Amino acid sequence: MIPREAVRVLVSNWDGNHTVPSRRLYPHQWSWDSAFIAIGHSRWSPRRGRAELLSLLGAQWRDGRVPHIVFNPRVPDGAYFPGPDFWQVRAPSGTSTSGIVQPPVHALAAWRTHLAEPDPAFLRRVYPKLVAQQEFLRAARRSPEGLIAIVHPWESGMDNSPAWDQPLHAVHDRPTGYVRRDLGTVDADERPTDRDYERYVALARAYRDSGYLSPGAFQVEDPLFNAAYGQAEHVLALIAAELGLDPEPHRHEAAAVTAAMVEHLWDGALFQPRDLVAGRMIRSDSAAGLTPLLLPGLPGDVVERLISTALDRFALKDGVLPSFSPAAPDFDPVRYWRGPSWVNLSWLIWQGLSEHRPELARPVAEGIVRVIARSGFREYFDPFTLRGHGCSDFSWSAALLLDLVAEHGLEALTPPGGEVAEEQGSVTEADDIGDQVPA
Ligand code: 9WN
Repeated sequence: MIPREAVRVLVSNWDGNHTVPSRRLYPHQWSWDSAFIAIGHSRWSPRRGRAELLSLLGAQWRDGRVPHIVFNPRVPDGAYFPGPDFWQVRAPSGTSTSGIVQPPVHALAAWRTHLAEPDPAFLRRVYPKLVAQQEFLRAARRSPEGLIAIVHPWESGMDNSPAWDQPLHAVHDRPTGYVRRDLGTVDADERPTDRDYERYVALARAYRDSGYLSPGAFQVEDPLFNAAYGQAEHVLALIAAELGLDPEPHRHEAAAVTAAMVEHLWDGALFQPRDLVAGRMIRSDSAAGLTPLLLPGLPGDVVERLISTALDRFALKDGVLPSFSPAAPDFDPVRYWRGPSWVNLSWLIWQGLSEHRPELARPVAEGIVRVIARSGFREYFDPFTLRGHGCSDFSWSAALLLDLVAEHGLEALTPPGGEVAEEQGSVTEADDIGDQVPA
């Protein structure tokens, strides 16, 4: 049964106080992965979900930033590039981390973890950290439009999206003789090109050399990142109210960012990124443009138009959402973030549809179950053939599947004879969390 197999993946990727996205390709802790993974854990082991978030937030910097990678010192140097030697930085906890961030989906994860097993002590502990995470973004990244800027494609989480091709051209790349580790695990035609990798490395190096203070040649207002930021404020209002604190400032900020997104990123059919260096909107067909559905305060006419776009350009009715519109010339069904279907992106859109048009959410949940039943817990999937790509046993695919199955009672939809349909023996919450939960 798929849910049991999903728990097996999560258990085998557990590293004592966090879950690696993938044993071979991503052997450390990643920021937004941990949020999605915590949501899945909370469906079978809320304690593990809390541990996942607490270990990530334990590596928060003094300025409030939650780094996109927290390095595990027990993993050999060179297992991932760019590793600790490249980033050259330690969090106050003493842990090596990267110096960039990822979309702030952690408040939502904390809230969902709390709902699974109410724990006011956990909420009290994470609330100030989640507030500091948002404050960092306002202090360091707020643009004149009142939106949050990302300074690296890796900060979008959708690293290789065609939406970044144009702003990336402004980045001067110099081959510097590093060794890519990703190509040892995954086919080159499913990963970014060497040229793009050189630009990623050049950008990260320039930011590092500024002491992680000065944005460089890439500065973009991304709809997904801003939707996550706005939704985090909405969720922080819920958490504040639960803790007897004032929710109003959070509600106000959620409304302000929603209005700024409609004013500056809405093209009439889809939300688009804005290139702050060039001073213009980037016209693209990325499914990131659908994620503002996450915002409860999105005006009704915008919701309706966005849903039409999802139906026309992203085959919403079929349930298997591509990350980039198949109608666009730069669509690629197998190269990472340039078209394949990803479970986390589909889950975010599912979450937004559940908020605004619940009757359209269920087919998306069914689509996710269908691709996993067909191809296993792969990192991404060809949206037409449903073939799996990238790494196997990928944690957020397993975690979010557990969430959707629980939410919709979808177990009965598991197709007979699916490739992952074998029972693996029972795994229970007590299995191995032991005493590794942070105090
Ligand atoms: C760089 C871990 C991460 C995800 C990102 C995904 C990919 C890393 C990489 O893997 O990025 O951060 O090496 O390609 O794009 O969304 O968090 O799963």
